[in-house]
Amino acid sequence: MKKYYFVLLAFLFISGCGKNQEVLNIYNWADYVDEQILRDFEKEFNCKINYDTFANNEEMLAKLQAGAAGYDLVFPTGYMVSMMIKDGMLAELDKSLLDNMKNLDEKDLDRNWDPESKYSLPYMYGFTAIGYKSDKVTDVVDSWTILQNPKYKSKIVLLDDMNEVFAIAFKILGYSVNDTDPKHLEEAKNLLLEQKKILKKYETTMGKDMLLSGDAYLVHNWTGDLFQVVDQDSTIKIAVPKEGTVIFVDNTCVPKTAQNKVLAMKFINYLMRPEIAAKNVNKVFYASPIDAALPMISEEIKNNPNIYLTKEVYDKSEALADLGEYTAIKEKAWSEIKSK
Ligand code: SPD
Repeated sequence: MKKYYFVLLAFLFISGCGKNQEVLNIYNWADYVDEQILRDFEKEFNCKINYDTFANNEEMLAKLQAGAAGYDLVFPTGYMVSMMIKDGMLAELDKSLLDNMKNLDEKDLDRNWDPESKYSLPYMYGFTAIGYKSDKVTDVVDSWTILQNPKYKSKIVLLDDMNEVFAIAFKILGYSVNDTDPKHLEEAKNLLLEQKKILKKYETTMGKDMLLSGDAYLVHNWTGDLFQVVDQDSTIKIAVPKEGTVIFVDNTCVPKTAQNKVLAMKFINYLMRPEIAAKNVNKVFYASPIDAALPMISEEIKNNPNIYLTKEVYDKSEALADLGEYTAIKEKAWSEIKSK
């Protein structure tokens, strides 16, 4: 009898907890968090996390613009934060709930996309590079032009990401990745149409796996994602093209339509704990703006110039900018390329 009483009590306790449990809906890039962090947060804050992923900023924006109202936390890149602020899509962050902001260095705050850090805080940063199979690619990989080499026909994968792909063409042509001259855009479009003849596909999330399986020999991707497969195949190498590359900062933001803004703040605050930030870096291989995490990050990672950016790469690289109305012109050229 005692046993049944105990089982009943346990059932009431569990179902009661379930009812009171808050839900946090996160929309982030794929392969961009240590899942254990999510489980630990659920335990500590007695909540449930629903986790959804996107492949590029534009996909995330389109989904939110189409009315997806369920997300409490999103992770846009700097230029996209600027676009979302202009569109009135982001809620102001409640700094009274963010005491771990003290762990952020001043240089990481008040960036040009959000001058007073009202709507966004930096999550992680990194840059784009080329991952390649050194046993299959017989040429030196030190320039974006390797992606135009017909010798590697159908073994090349580029990110499914408009700005990142145009950046390759602009860098080869000697222009800024944020160029807004329609004549240059036409040149870049033609270069990319020509390149498409030897392209296997535009693919973001699976690009690194295609490198691992040998379906691709040259993969344009962000370095953290590439590092996620380097450990599994010593023939995979990473090269940063000499023309320079795209550097990025992804940010934590709360959409205005979020249902659970307070829990979102608690999660942002949690991500800024040094031990949590370090756990994340050790798992996903992107750099963290939380300097206090550094002692807990493996030596191999923090001394790796393809994860923690060197001044040399930084100086010749650029962050993507919000191009304002020109974005629509670029999008038209991108859809022409995609549809060919
Ligand atoms: N797998 C996580 C990748 C995050 C990349 N974000 C950067 C976007 C810059 N255009």
